[in-house]
This record gives sequence, structure tokens and C-alpha cells, in this order.
Amino acid sequence: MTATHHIRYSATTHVGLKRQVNEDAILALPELGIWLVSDGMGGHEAGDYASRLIADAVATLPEGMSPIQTRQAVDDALQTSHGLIRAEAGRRDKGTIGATVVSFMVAEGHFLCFWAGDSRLYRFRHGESIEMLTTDHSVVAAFVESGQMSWDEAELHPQSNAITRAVGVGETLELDMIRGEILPGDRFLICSDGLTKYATFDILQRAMNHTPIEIVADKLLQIALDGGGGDNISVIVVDVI
Ligand SMILES: [Mn+2]
Repeated sequence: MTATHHIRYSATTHVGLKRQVNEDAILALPELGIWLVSDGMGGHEAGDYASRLIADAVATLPEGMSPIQTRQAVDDALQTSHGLIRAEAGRRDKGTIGATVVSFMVAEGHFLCFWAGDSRLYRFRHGESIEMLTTDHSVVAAFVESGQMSWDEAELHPQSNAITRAVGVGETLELDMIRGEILPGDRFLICSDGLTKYATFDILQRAMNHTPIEIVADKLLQIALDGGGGDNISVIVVDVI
């Protein structure tokens, strides 16, 4: 373990109120400084297969790696997962199987995040507004990027669920990456769209402000359930102490 900051976290995943199967998968490896959310697509026994495969691939990484080795190992695990899911989709011949991923890593005063799809990483820094650090790979993200609408407005768009990138989809997997410094008091949120379709920036900001780490993930989950719980919901909150 090479992290120089203390970390606390809470995490939860829930099938929601409308779906039969939870196609999301979450992973917390505090000893390795890795947290992950994956949102599978393709329906029963496809989406859950894909997201579980991704979480399992990262879960089996060894402890004791350097930050650079960890970063490389997570990248490798996601690329391997991409190939395995593609091969499985070919065998099943039932259309697209894939999953989003946000893999959040902390080491030596920094965070690093790889992602693909519309699962998100936010940062809540004391005294500042909540900040979305990832950019969705989705149809509506292009509208937001070009200034036609806000992220909150994009949730209401008919194409809000259409993603343009996922592990297991397409010839090659391109992961976006963001890294930065971590400061004591920083609170990170990693979540699937089952939360964010019911939680605007304002709602997230209010729910995360001054809420103890032990209950914050459940509090966010409850917001999505109260909103209708139309999708699977996954929430991980990581506090830097
Ligand atoms: Mn979802």
C-alpha cells in the first residue's frame, strides 16, 4: 500500500424498482486503492455477465504493486475483458454485450481514473461546487459539449441512454483517463446512470454535503429509489482524510 492519505469509503449497488436483474457491478479494493463501477448492457445473462467479468478481472489483481504497475494492470484487465466479452458476444450471437466502466485509483497523493461509457466520477471539494470529472461517451454528451444543453437537461433527452463507447463493444477499446492531486477533505463519487438520471448537480451537492461517510452511499441510493428506481443503481463514495 503506497497511498499517503487515509481513505474511507462506502459503497452500495441495488437492482432498483423496475428491473429483474442487477446488471451493474461494483468493486472496492481499499488495500490496492482501487474502486470500480461497471454498468452492463445487453439484457439478462449478458449485461450482468459483462459487468461481473470486468469487476472480477480487476478483483484478482495482486497486492503490493507500485502505482505505475497498478495503473498498467488495471488497463490490461480492462483490455482483456474487452476481448473476452467480444468473444462471448460472438459465441452467443445475440447482439451487443458490453459494459461501462469507471475505475478510480488512489496512490501517493494522486487519483487516476480510466473510464468508458456513461458511468461517472464526480469530485466534491470542500467550499466548491460538485464537479463532474468524467465526460460521458454518449449521444447527448456531444450536445452538452457543444453548449446546446446542460448535463441535467441531457437526462431528459429521449436519447439519454444511448452510449457510444463500452467495454466489449467495437474493434478496440479506447479508455479515457483523468488524473489529479487529492487533498484532505476531497470526496469522490463513482456511480452508474441509475443514480444520475434522478440526481441533478444540486441534489448531489446537497446530499453529499456534511453527510457522514457511513451513510452517504445509502442516502444517494435512496434518492434514486425515491425518484422511481427505473434502472440498476450503483454508488461508491471515497473520502480522502
Ligand atoms: Mn444503467
